[in-house]
Amino acid sequence: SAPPRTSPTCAAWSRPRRRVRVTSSAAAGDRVPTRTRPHPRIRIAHLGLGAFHRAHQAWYTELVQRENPGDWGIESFTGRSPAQAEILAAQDGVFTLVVRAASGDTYERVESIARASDGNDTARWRARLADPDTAILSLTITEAGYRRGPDGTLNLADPDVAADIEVLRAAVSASNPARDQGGPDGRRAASAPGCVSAPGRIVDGLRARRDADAGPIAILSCDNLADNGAVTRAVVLDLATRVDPALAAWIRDNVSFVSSMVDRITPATTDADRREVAEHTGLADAAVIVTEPFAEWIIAGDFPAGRPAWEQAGVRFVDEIEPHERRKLWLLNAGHSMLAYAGLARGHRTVDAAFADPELAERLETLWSEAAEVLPQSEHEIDAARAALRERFSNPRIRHHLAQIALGGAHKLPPRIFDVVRARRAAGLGVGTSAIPIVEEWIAYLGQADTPDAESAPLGAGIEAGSLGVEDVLGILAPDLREVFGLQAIES
Ligand code: CS2
Repeated sequence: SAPPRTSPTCAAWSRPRRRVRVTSSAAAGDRVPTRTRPHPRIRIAHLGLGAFHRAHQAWYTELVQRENPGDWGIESFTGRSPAQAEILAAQDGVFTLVVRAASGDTYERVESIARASDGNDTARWRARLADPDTAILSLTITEAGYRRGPDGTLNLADPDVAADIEVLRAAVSASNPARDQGGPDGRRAASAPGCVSAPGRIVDGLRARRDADAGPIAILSCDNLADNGAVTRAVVLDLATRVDPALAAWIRDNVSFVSSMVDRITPATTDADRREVAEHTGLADAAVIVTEPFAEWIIAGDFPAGRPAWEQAGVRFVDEIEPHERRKLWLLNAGHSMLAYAGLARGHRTVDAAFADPELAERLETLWSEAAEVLPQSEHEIDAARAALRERFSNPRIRHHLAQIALGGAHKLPPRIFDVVRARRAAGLGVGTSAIPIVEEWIAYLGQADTPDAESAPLGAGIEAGSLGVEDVLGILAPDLREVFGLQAIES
């Protein structure tokens, strides 16, 4: 098969890279992927061992390690799916990345994950964060994983957050010998379970780091949220303040919250993908990940304990992240959400099928034009991004399911859709024609879905089941827009 086309934003693609050996004779895999280099020293902790992490941060770090082996290994912890750790650990963290271009597939061995661990293993998690070698904690925990309420602050009504506050209070008192030495509370706390929510786990890990005097660290958010570093900082500091104000002060002095814009379309792996890898490489790889050729990563912030030379792999370091993340959220992600809700309603199943529907393609261009009017980037940059997206969305071999994108709408619509409306209002422009239909289609989708959207449940009763009207949903998720949406609905 032909190599993937070069993406202008990913310098790494223009350099020759080592690939998995392809054995044409093997009909089915009979050996697992193995390392070609010694285990790298672990310098990065990651939370959220999903497909996106492996196609993106792990792959970028892999490219750096190929040039400079030995350093910047990742210990990746599962967030919600502990089974992933077992599957990957059985292969010593090594897996095959299928890079799926419209013209064919290439296979890459990724061995930057030095260790795959169960996020529920509290002792391991604490030990990793308390290790002075650990310089970075990176996150792919999804938009919902930050546990923010409708007003954007830590959601205290979320039962997991409430439970974590108790767990953390117990851990703090257990780790404070001056207060609780040998006392019955301390013993109970030592055997207490760990946190469930990501903010809880992060605060718990930072507490262990502070107690071990392991020094400063960077927390690097890789989720699709505007200013994700500031979002992380806000929820972490809020939680830490509630359990131990001195810990919050330590975090302010020692933790750098780094923002990043991440991009690579990574659909869920299927059995057919695993079979294909077995046939083409002879590997029985249970941890195959499939992704597109395009990749982009832009980072803003400080790394007080150092970082990999990711720029060697095409990563851009900038002072201002906002224009880049808005471009990505308002064009790619907003487009995805529109295609998901409108596409599912029209009987489509994948992004390329929805994009091939002329009516939806036209709506997508309108959505992009309405966002472009308020995007803080040059016309040239916006046009280039739109052209790339047309090509990426029409890749028929990626088979990116709309149902996968449709999940978590209550967390996805605010940064993708509502922020555009706010920017348009601030610029003195009308709401535009794109936003309201998407909200309506999302609500209709929720009402017809087999199961309520569990991620939306903590935000407000009724959202998750689609039983509320547009006005009610806006009243919860974007009260400032209720009136402008209402006016627009009357005008149109
Ligand atoms: C998608 C994203 O599922 C979704 O909501 O819009 O996962 C998207 O594929 C990535 O952000 C692409 O970088």
